[in-house]
Amino acid sequence: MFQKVLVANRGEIAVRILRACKDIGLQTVAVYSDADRNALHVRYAREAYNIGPAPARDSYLVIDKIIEAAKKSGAQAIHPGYGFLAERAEFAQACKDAGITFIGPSPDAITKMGDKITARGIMQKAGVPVVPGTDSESDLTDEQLIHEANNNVGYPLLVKAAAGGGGKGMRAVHSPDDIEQSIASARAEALAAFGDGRVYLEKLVTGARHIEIQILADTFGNTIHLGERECSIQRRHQKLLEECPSPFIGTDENLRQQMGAVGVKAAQAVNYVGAGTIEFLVDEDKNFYFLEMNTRLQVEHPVTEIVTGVDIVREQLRIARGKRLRLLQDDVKMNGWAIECRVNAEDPFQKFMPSIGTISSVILPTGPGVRVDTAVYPGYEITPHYDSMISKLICSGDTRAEAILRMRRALEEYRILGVKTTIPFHQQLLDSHRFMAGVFNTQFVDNEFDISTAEGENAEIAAILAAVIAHRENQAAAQVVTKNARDTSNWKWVGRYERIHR
Ligand code: MV4
Repeated sequence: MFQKVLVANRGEIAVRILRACKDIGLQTVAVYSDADRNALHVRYAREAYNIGPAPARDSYLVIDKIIEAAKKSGAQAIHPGYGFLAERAEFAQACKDAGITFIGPSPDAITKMGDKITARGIMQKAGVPVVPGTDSESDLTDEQLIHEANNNVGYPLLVKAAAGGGGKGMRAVHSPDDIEQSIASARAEALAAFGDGRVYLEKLVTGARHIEIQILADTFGNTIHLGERECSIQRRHQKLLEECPSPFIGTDENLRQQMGAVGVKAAQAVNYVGAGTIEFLVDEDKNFYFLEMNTRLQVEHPVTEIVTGVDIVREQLRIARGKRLRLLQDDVKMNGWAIECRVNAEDPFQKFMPSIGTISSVILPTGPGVRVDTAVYPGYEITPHYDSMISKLICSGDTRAEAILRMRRALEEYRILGVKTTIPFHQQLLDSHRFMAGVFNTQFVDNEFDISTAEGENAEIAAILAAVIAHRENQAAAQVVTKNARDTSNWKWVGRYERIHR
């Protein structure tokens, strides 16, 4: 059983994993590029190994150097964090070959879920609902795809890349006139991005939400879910805010239980071990469909940790050490509400353009119900080499209204000098009626939310949320807000806040 863990990542997630290691008495090793010499993860780990010069984006992808650092340091296990290394089967395999424990699923599970056509086939066989589309597990020719589109799938449909994810190599097609061209351009884009031009077809589901199920599985055959996360607040496939539970599922325990059970079934279909996430598309009628599985820890895992009280990274470590899950399905209880805002170095008033520079000064919010996962410090440089996340701000409370109020307070406390951030976006989003009512889907930010015209009557809205909390009996009042506000047909006819009181 390993005593020393190498964390093959940087930034807030490296720090998060180092903390989990220390919390159970494991020794820690960091790796870093020249650009990261002064980084927090390097200072927090007991030892650190330089693995190459800047520009460093790819230096963490150099498998050999990481294995070498593990051997030199005597680390018997490697945690990949999230990012590309975490879902590269070659890396999991290279660890295995070197006699090092990869803290994650088997290379086989990564490979199967990484190929969306294969995953779709496995899910269909396992009885997990997928969006109607092409059934064949094999690679269809253009002619076969066009035939399927016109005769079996129907329009509107989506052409999707087998190697896809994050919207790359995806084309919506609304008429048979466009199918040939759309297949060609999806293939070309997928080939350029992934070196794999295989595509498949699915019926287009409109107005859907993105809701995902957190899975934990040990090596003794115990697989459980930790409920759902709502991830529909995103812009161009970049998540901006996540919450647990989902306001759409709300008090529908039956739907929650059903989606959780299907999530468990999906993970079991590939003999999954470790922490993973099943992504679902959920339509307005509450039909849900398997989208893909993320075979790694996710950025938004903290909201689940807060609501379930389970330290997901600690469970990952325990599972990899050959221990049993500390809780079974009946022990999982969801308490309260948590929301995560991704604070990025981007200018929300300039189409979220990256904001490069040095964070000269930073004051992080704290206090009851506030958690900040970050690796920044005064003097931290935001470069184009790494992603633009500054921190994850996670706020929680007994109800959604309380979590929102706390988030408003924390965003106000937050001070960053030197770069533009997405904080103003989050403030306006939290003030919007649609967000407060919990009535939004994956199109909301891209198509219906405009930061430059968003109204922000902070004081009034805060007072209303406070009133909701004051009047609530357990969660009842907050649920009434959500329930009544879901009917948006008469929004033009009532006063802005009237509908919240009704
Ligand atoms: C879909 C869909 C509608 N219908 N599939 C986008 C990324 C990829 N992971 C799957 N995606 C979608 N697949 C069908 N059949 C809509 C999306 C989608 C989406 C999904 C999750 C989160 C945000 C999204 C934004 C736009 C489109």
